[in-house]
Amino acid sequence: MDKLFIDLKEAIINGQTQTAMDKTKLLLRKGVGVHEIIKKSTDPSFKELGEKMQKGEIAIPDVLMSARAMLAVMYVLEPIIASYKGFAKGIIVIGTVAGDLHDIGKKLVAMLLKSRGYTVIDIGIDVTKEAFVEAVKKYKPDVLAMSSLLTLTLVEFKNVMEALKESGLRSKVKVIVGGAPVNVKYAKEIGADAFASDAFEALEAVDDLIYNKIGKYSL
Ligand code: B12
Repeated sequence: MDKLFIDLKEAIINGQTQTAMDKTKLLLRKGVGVHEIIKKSTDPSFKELGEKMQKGEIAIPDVLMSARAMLAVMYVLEPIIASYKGFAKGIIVIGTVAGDLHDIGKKLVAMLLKSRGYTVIDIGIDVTKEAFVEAVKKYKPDVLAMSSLLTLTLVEFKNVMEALKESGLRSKVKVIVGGAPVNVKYAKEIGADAFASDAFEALEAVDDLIYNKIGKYSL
């Protein structure tokens, strides 16, 4: 059985979607629970990928393949997870700010959050402050996640924060920001609740925000 957990972990890391799905189904058929699969295969694969990514040992397209394999595993687990009371981890609305068309990093963050059990509503790229506010009203997310890859569009974070305040929604939603030019100082300055520099950190940070933990990514 232990080998099956390792096989699944390796399949995710190597981005082998079909193998990952097959191994997951096999584990379920053997009576293994979802939490055990996540604990022994999915989580360790995230951890290992995060370490490889930080050391620059893995290229982004490979990470995207791994993320896709992880999503496929979650697709198999989804109906079972849905039947678990209290397992739904929370709702995240994510978007790239107005003027910015970069979406690879945002998609990666969204995919990893989804594969960790979050409901993620991706509202796309070039999202205006009005559209962010509308999305918060409509979906009532636990966390609003904003991405900006351009220095020029960083100011949009501030604009959205002000728009949230003006519409009385700021206290109802936690805000996390990220993207290559973003740093802790700027995130603090605009009054965000958390900042994370990559998709793996984002997972930890969002967990902290939702479970009201003052983790290392909280501001
Ligand atoms: C691919 C790319 C493009 C593609 C985007 C395709 C797409 N579908 O996204 C295209 C060709 C369209 C493009 C266009 C432009 N680009 Co460009 N682009 C890049 C490039 C090479 C890679 C970005 C990327 O996808 N990285 C991979 C992902 C996985 O990493 P990431 O985005 O950083 O995301 C990670 C973290 O930042 C974080 N993260 C991201 N979002 C979020 C959100 C949250 C909430 C959290 C917690 C974390 C988080 O987690 C992610 C995963 O770990 C970068 C250079 C670089 N190395 O970053 C330039 C870069 C971002 N681009 C740049 C520029 C200048 C432009 C253009 C203005 C070029 C031009 N003259 O037209 C246009 C702007 C268009 C626009 N209005 O947006 C500059 C920006 C400089 C700056 N600081 O302002 C860069 C840095 C290149 C450079 N060195 O000059 N670009």
